[in-house]
Amino acid sequence: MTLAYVALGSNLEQPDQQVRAALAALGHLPGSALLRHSSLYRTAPVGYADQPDFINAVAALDTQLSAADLLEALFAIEQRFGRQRSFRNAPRVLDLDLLYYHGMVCADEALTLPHPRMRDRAFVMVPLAEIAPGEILPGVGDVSALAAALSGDGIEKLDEAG
Ligand code: PH2
Ligand code: MG
Ligand code: MG
Repeated sequence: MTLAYVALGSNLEQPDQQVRAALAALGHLPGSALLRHSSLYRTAPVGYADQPDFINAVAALDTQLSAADLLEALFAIEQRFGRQRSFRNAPRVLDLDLLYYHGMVCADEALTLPHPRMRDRAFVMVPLAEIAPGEILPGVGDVSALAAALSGDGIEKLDEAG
């Protein structure tokens, strides 16, 4: 079994419901278990600003799937949730990004690991630090320290009812 971290994001069609439903879907992936997940966070859009706020979270999976098969399974969940691809950083019903797959470092056409932009994004690093405090990830660095440095960047933790 292999530890993987997956980032979840949504800013269309009741994003909090989308993220909660996607967490459940991750728990049903073949040969995989959802180990834990972060709180949900409301986050200001990064990259393309003229769109609604996002709901973001990060999940830890234990999986028998290869990185390539896991990536394909994540795309299949996005499709099932009605993801449309228009332009880069466009609003979306569901985005599932494979952040990290047990120490794997690669940069090929289909997959770059760890995720190339994760260390600069509060909406990834702050929820990740909630479920992996003190971890030093190869190719990323000290998760808690990076999250602390970014924590002011337009991100708000939602309460349980949120
Ligand atoms: N995803 C992006 C681009 N910008 N901003 C926020 N706040 N949350 C996201 O998930 C996000 C984003 C590209 O995937
Ligand atoms: Mg993304
Ligand atoms: Mg994506």
